Amino acid sequence: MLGRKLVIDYSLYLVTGRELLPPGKDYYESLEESLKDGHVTVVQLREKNIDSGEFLEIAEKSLKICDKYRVPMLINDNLSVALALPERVGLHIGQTDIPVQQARKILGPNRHLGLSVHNVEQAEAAVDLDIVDYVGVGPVYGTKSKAGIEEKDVLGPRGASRILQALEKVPKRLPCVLIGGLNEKTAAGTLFGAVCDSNWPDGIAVISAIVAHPTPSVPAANLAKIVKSFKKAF
Ligand code: 3NM
Repeated sequence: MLGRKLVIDYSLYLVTGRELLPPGKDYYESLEESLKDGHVTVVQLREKNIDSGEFLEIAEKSLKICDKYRVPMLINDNLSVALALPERVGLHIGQTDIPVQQARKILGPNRHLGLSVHNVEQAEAAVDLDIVDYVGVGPVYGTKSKAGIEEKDVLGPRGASRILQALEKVPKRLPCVLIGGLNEKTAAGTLFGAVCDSNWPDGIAVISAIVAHPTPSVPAANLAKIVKSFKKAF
């Protein structure tokens, strides 16, 4: 693994989704409310339907809010937007986005890079490449927040734990967050259900559980509490 600077606590990983905001809720207000109490530990900006210019504008404003609360920020799947921002802003890519080796080459060694994995083969490939800083493992449950997820794709906690098993086969283990259908009802059972041998999730990533809530600080606090009690158990 290369020596990268940013250290991220993955405990409660908020992925943005402006289309899921409650009617009339302002995106920046929602982001600020989500971060203000210090429960969200990292934010990924996910924008699928806008051009890079608009994405960069949103990212620059969002970065000011993230900086105010000292929360690291990552950009989903837009290399040019990530590169236009300071090096402390990372990139998260999926399996069908730019190939991960190419992304690392362009980003250089110091920018944080995350990758989504959906099965054991993809997890093993990520481990073998040794160029990403963490992986997102999902979908643990069905979700309407990401297009194209079908019932056959759903891992369940046991499926996620098989992926975690693949991730622990490195001298320096690859951090991972679980994603997909996680909320205040499902998070605790999912975290404990996904533990395998000596490896366990570093946190949970959510969109709708926080973004779609009229008072996002409430689910943020509750989800952080769940992750904290899970981590205390080990
Ligand atoms: N990636 P929610 S699932 C963005 O499996 C994303 O890689 C997934 O949204 C994956 O918390 C997902 O509302 C959507 O279910 C997560």
